[in-house]
Amino acid sequence: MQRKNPCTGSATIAFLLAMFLLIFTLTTLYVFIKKTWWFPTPITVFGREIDQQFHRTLIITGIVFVLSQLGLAWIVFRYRDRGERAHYTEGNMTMEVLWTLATLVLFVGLGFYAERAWAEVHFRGASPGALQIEVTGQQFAWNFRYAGPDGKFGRLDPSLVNASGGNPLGLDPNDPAGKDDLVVPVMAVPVNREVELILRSQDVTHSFFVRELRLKQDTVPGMLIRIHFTATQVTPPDQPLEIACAELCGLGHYRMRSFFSVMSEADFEKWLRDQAAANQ
Ligand SMILES: [Cu+2]
Repeated sequence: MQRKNPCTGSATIAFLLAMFLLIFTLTTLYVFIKKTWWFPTPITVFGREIDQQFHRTLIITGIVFVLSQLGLAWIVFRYRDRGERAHYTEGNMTMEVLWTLATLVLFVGLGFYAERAWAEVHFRGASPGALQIEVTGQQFAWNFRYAGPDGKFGRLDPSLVNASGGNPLGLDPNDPAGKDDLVVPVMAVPVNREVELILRSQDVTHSFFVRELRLKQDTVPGMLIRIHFTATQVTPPDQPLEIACAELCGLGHYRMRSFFSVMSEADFEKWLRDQAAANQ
């Protein structure tokens, strides 16, 4: 005689798990649609392109996320424990091939879409008339050097580096090209003019990061790394943008930051003159 299985299973656990998945998915969806924690508005054309790419990726992966979580919730409830013997399944080869191919097409497709924006900053150099600013990271500060009226950066000599003595970059006083170089702890750029940053490091790897530019680039000892951007929006005088170090670079990493303003051309020229006068 066959013994009757005393266990008929329970819908409670399956129901709770399915509800959890449903609430979790809807909450995630709400946070993203409401943009509860979001980035500041970009101030460059490149930044807007990056955001478009981000949204494209987010929408595609968001649809996949919602469908797969809801599917999971449904399967958890539909195939709950009913006190029966579980069936063994080998899976479905066609489905495996299909979703692997779909993932491949999506990823490669998104990569092709993004290639232009990426190449614009990383492969194409700045145009010849761009304003050059040399950015030096060191534990735990940023310094910005402007070439001055002669448009030429003076020679640097590492043996002359003396931050407390007012020469944080080691400018060689005997090089005439360096006489008018301006070294300041904050950065300013003119609006609607291309700026080329030449990134250096004096000690370890740091990372130059400005959220509003959507730019993040490591500074590496022994290398000059160039990136460029054109800011299209003046920043309010009392609200400069934060430049953060985005690379864990030592004990003082948390306080390695500076600020950066976008000004009209006239304000920028005045700022340069004021800084030069203050540095005398
Ligand atoms: Cu750093």
